[in-house]
Amino acid sequence: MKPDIVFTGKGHAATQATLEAEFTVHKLFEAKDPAAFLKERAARVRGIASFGHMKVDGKLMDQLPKLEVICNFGVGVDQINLDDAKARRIIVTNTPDVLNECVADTALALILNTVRKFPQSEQHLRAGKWAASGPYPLATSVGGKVLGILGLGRIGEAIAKRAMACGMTIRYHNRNRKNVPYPYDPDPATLARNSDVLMVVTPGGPETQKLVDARVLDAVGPEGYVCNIARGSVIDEPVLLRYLQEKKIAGAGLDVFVDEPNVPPAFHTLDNAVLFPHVGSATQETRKAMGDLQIENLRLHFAGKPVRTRVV
Ligand code: 8YV
Repeated sequence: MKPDIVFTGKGHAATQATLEAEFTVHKLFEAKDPAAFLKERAARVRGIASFGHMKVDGKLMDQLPKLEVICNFGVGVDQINLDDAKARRIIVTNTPDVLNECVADTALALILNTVRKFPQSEQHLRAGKWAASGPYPLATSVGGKVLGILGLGRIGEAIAKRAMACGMTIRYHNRNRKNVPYPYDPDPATLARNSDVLMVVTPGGPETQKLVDARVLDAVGPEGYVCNIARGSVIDEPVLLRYLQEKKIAGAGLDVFVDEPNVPPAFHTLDNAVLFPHVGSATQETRKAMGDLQIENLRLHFAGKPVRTRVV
């Protein structure tokens, strides 16, 4: 008997194909009437393979009384209510580490593109402006600048390594000070004030909601840049937009947004923002590695063994 699991979104195709071969899969994200869909399957579903943004909270968990395990595709589990899972003794897993290098590459690209304005300068060429009206205006150097990492975990460390190769120096803020060679700042605003580029790498979720607010953006200042590789929720998005429009900060590089894939159209017209469509981990190799870890966790659990990357 194959265990029954629910998919919460359309995700990495090869991973979903493997899961469909090994499990009896129920695609909640395609259900017209989710409540009826879950009720029909309540007695059988023992697992959730979580993909994308669909909320996995106590309400959903209670509709699946036989639920034992939620295995997420992704390191960030902010769409899953961990307290609700814990209270119901439901195991939650994620896909850490396998994506660190790829996400750090994206973060470095955000820094370089935002500060050096490479996408805007390319646009200048493509629009025929180089020949018609001359070279693209001078940008700002990355070397010699200070990168402030808000949330120095394993991804943050991989970003620090890359930024140092470009001649940047590193500072950081975490809730708890770490045993690392970088100077520590006691709060996000101080970190922003002491940095040229503030890189947001914290987890998402209620604890970091709008952690980067007007006060922190004031500390970034008109010469400073903000990059976000974490979650859109960590920055107060309407305030960020206004600060970019009013040039209260020099620029922003954003891979994540509050209501993905919907990016407020006002961002599209900004010359001082570089916008990526959440491509932090989006390579064939990394997505396969993330899927393999998600599959391994589900296999281990249903073989009666401990999962490999447990969050709660
Ligand atoms: C993925 C991510 O885009 O791992 C995460 O937390 O945000 C990204 O790697 C996402 O998980 C894919 O749905």
